[in-house]
Parts: sequence; C-alpha cells; structure tokens
Amino acid sequence: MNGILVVASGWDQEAWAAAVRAAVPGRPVFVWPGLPDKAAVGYAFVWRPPEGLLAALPNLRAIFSLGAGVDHLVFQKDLPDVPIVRIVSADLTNRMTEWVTLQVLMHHRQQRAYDAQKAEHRWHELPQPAASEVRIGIMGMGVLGKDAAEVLARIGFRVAGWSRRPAVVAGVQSFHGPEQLDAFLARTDILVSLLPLTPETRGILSLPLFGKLARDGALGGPVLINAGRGGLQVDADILAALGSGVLKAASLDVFETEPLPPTSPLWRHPLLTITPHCAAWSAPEALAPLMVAAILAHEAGKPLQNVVDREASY
Ligand code: NDP
Ligand code: OXD
Repeated sequence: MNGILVVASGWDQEAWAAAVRAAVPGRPVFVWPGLPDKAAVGYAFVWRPPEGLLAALPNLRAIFSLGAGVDHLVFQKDLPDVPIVRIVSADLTNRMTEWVTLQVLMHHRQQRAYDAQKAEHRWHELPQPAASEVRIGIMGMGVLGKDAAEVLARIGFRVAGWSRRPAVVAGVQSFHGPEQLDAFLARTDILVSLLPLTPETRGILSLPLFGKLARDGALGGPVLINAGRGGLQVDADILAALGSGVLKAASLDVFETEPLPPTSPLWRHPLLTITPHCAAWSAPEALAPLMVAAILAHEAGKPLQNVVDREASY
C-alpha cells in the first residue's frame, strides 16, 4: 500500500503527519502507535524509533531519518535491510550555520565579557582582534561543515576543515584522516565540531585532543563549539580543560543524555554556553515536502539520494 508511518519520539508527531499529508494528499499516513495494519507501511519517517518496530514492517521500502544525524537509527539491532535516507536541506543547513556563526562571533567578539561588564555598569572597551587573526577549525566537512566554513571564511576568519577524505571549499584549508589531525588542531583557535557520532568519532572531543589546540592565538586560548552529537564529547574532560585553562570557553548544543539532567555540573560552569539541541531544528513544513518528493521520484524509478553508508555509520 506504500503508506507512510511517522514515528518521532519526543517530537510533535501530529505536526509531522500534517505536513506529510499536505505534501502527498490521499496517501495513507499513520502516526505511531496508531498502526492498524503493519503491511500498509511502505516508508517510515523516524526519529529515535522503538527498537524492533522497523523490522516488524513487512513491506517497508525505505527509512527516512527526520534528522540529518542517523546515530539514533544505525546502531539499532534488527534494522531491516532497506535504504536509510537522511535529511539534506537548505532550511536545516541555514539553521546550523546561523547557530555556528552566532557561537563563533559570541566568543570572538567577547560577548560574555561585555555581559559581565554590563552587570557592573562598566563601560570599558576590550582589545578586539580582527577575524583574519583568528583560526577556525571545523571537524566534519559534510553538508553542514562546508556551509559553515564558507560563511565563516566570507566573514574573514582563517578557516580549515578536517574530514575523512579531502574536502574542497574555496578559501578553506583541507585536512583529512587521523594522520593530519594533529596539524589541523595545532593551527586551530576555535574548534567547531559538526561530526556524526560513529564508532570512530565517539569520545573524540577529549582532554588529549584539547591539549593539541593552538595556544598562541589572538583569543588568548582555544574555544570548543560542539553541535555534532553529545557522544563525541567527554564531559569530564571539558570541565577539566575549562578549569585548567586548556580551553578558554565552550558552547555545547548536544549531550550524551538529553535533556541534560538538572544535576549535570555542565549547567553551572560559567565558561560554558549551553543550548538544548536546537542548533538546527528539523522543521516539518520545510522537510516533509522534500521527503515526499524523494518517495515519488523513487516510485518513478529514480535512485534515492542522500542514502546512509551503513558501513561508515553516517
Ligand atoms: P555529513 O554526513 O554530510 O558530514 C559528516 C562529515 O563528518 C563528513 O565530512 C565526514 O567526512 C566527516 N567524518 C565522519 N567520520 C569521520 C572521521 N572518523 N574522521 C574525520 N571526519 C569524519 O553530515 P552533516 O554535515 O549533514 O551533519 C553532521 C552531523 O551534525 C550529523 O551527523 C548530526 O550528528 C549533527 N547534527 C546536529 C544538529 C543539531 O541540531 N545539533 C542538527 C543536524 C545535524 P567525509 O566528508 O570524508 O565523508
Ligand atoms: C539532526 C538533529 O540530526 O536534529 O538533524 O540533531
């Protein structure tokens, strides 16, 4: 029957279903757990689906992740052997670039120090380096990393990226592979992480790595910005690095446990900026039409785009 099942744990499933129905009127759209006939599902639109659910759908043709990241899916047991398609959209990419640029500029333009001065009613201009004196390093030069790199380079920062394979972006230096990681870190003042969570990247944002960042930069110490996944970062190492000056400050949008528990010491650290995994929201009205268009093209015989490499886990 090629119906569409929407399963989005913790998200507004009804908003997603409404956006899908508007994009493909007449197609059956089911909202988990309201599924009268498992055989009626051809496509699943998912965010953190319950383990085992997808394997129980006998006519499933493809799985669409409602997020750009697919770690919520690829590590599930019993995942059926159908293509997994992930989100690639200008809307989501722009949202992420906004967030990354905001965080970079907040650290670069010393906004936290000015907030503190405002609290004391203190009028005092701080020395301000130019963007061209600051080196940004972006870990993960995929769809999101490349866009952020282009915008930050356009503002005038010295930008480099690190990925598995060389990435070509005009005006952006490319580093790749484990063998070039140290050289990338040694020239980086603001480290931006837009990596996916995979067995290779888990825990990569750790004290030994922070210790390899440049210490001679114009900002007076390295800054960490992570919007990739919480599992990339070792929270205790971030706290230790902030405490000892190995990191000057950090901005985190993602956490191993979300929502971040109220008892987490991360909340209390004055040098940490925290946002609630909102860097790039998946907007149903922007994304559902793209996913439906992909289904219609697939049903017309065209190959699916943005299919996840299960071997690489992203
Ligand atoms: P892509 O798959 O397009 O890009 C991933 C990048 O990471 C690629 O450049 C890839 O290298 C690189 N990479 C992967 N593994 C390694 C490794 N072991 N060593 C070095 N580089 C590696 O993903 P997107 O850019 O679309 O998204 C990135 C991540 O952002 C998502 O996986 C998700 O976790 C996160 N995200 C967070 C959001 C939020 O709101 N906080 C919203 C959306 C996404 P190569 O180019 O060589 O393949
Ligand atoms: C995503 C996310 O992966 O929202 O898109 O984190």
